[in-house]
Amino acid sequence: MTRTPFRSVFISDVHLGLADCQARYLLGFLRSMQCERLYLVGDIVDFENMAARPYWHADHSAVVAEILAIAARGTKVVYIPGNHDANVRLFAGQRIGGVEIALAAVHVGADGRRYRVSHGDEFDGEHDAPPWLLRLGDALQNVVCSGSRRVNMLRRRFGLGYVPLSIRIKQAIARARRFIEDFESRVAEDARRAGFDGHICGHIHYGRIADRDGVLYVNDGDWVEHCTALVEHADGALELLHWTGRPQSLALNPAQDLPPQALPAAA
Ligand SMILES: [Mn+2]
Repeated sequence: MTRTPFRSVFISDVHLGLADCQARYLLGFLRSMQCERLYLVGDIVDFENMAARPYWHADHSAVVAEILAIAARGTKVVYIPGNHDANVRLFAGQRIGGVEIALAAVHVGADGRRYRVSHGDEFDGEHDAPPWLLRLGDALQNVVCSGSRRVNMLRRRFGLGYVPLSIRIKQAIARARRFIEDFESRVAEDARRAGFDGHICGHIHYGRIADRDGVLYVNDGDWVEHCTALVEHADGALELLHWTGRPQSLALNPAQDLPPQALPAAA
């Protein structure tokens, strides 16, 4: 089988140890590609959930084995822990099983662009998003729909007016949008202040490549719901892939035309 070559691959929010982890799909993706650098951008193992509801599956072991095999084949693998695997931060600076553990990293693209890479939980606002807010799409609608009936039943009982379902859905979606928008702004502003061309993160389970006034906000998504990975092509172009057994492009940010002297020396 020929593997699709990428310069770099970024994945996060895998949540091994959580029943909803899409480990099968991730295995398919990992086995379909080869890359020079693999960044694990946090929440790879969900120790937080495992402490509360112990769970593990053979596929989760297979993902760990595959990552170690990728490292053994010579790919530079960098593991940047997130909030659900925060205990791994204790090992920052160490190399375990060929995997470098770091709190954050600087990635220099093939086109010379410099990105800060971190999980992103350091950009949480004062108010954490309620967990259901992180699960957009159908899940959101289901929660709102089934909740709406009960809520309206209660409201009737207390003599309050009926709130139409459509308004409740719109309010929930507006809240989710605002949460994502605020998070992206904080990340992009921080990258701008620190002089980076962009920031690559995960955490909010919403894959995206967005140019925010010349600074790239990049989120590699998750493997609980969306099954997305961020890949860097040989020329430095970044692409967000949706994996459903074969890659499907969600977004593409072309490489930047920089004068040749700006190109970094080959690592
Ligand atoms: Mn997280």
